[in-house]
Amino acid sequence: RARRGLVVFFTGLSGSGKSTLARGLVQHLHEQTTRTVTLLDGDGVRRMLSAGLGFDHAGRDLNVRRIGFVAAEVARHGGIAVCAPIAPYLESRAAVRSMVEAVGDLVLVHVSTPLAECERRDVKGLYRRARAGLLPQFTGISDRYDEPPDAALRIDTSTLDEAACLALVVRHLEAGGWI
Ligand code: GGZ
Repeated sequence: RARRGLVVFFTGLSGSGKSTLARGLVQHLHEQTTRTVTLLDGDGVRRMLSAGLGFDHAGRDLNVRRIGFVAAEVARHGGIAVCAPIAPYLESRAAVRSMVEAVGDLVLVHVSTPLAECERRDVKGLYRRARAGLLPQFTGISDRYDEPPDAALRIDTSTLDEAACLALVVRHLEAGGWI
């Protein structure tokens, strides 16, 4: 019997650890399951699927809805989609949830690493530029991030190492019977 499709959707600030967790989860799924897995990471999506979209409210909302649409198509056919955009707005995430839940299951994971820690890491120097006023509408500094009240899991990567964070996700998926 074909399993129900699944979308694992990571949301959180820039530098919170979404991409690392998403890549780790995809690798785990490839190694430990026979299910087909599609990764829709922030960077890759913005290069192709959402090329040309900006970071204003409309651009982000459409970006996140496009990711949700593709993820729902994957789920419709019984696959697993792993998504990792910032997805800062409640209303965009609600749209994703309704698209996905029409055809499969959604596991929303809030990567809740505090802003201060993301800013301390500042892997790409974006927070420094945002603080200097050079990046308008930067999430957490000059644009909003709506905390998700409906996350199945909340993971703060400043309190646990990468393997432990990944184990939380994997255990949740195992407990729910998805893998
Ligand atoms: C937030 C921005 C911005 C602004 C460019 N605000 O750490 P990164 O670099 O690699 O991840 C961020 C990425 C966010 O793209 P998403 O498609 O995930 O965002 S959204 O879901 O809101 O559509 C960051 C970079 O793009 N970046 N400008 N103003 N992050």
